[in-house]
Amino acid sequence: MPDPLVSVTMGSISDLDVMIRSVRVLREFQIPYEVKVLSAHRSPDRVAEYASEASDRGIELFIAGAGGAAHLAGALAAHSPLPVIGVPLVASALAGLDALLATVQMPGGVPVATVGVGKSGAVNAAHLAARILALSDDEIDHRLGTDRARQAERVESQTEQLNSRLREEDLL
Ligand code: RP5
Repeated sequence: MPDPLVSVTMGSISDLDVMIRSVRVLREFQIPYEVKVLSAHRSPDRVAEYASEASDRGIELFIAGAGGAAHLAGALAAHSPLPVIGVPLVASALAGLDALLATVQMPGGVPVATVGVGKSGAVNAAHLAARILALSDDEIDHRLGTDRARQAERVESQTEQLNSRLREEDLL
């Protein structure tokens, strides 16, 4: 297995059911990754150590998912110059709005690229990581192109399904 390029982190193992979607996309695009549980609040020293050593180990960017008072992505950004993609997760009575605001509202100069809340956010975090890596990697760029073509084909086939359903009811 080649050295990891992308670090996928999450605040708790309870985030895995959603964050596994990031991992699946990275695997699909054959992007080497590592996966860790790190908590901005429960293991802050470890977060600082991990973030500050990551670029020396060849990591090129972070994906960080957390719910509630979601400070993991921001803490990684504070301790590393690498790009950080934050995934706000649903983990409290506030249904992800808390995590969205905590992740997205970073102070100027310490960016976290924040994707949508939950499952689609986890998928898009890995797609965004792939797009960033594709700027300097032709193979990932090619795989992304193939994926985009597949998505377009899926939409086309849905139009065909739609038309045949409408024909069945004599609506077309
Ligand atoms: C956050 O608190 C984690 O990212 C998780 O989404 C949430 C709840 O964590 P657990 O109490 O389930 O470990 O830090």
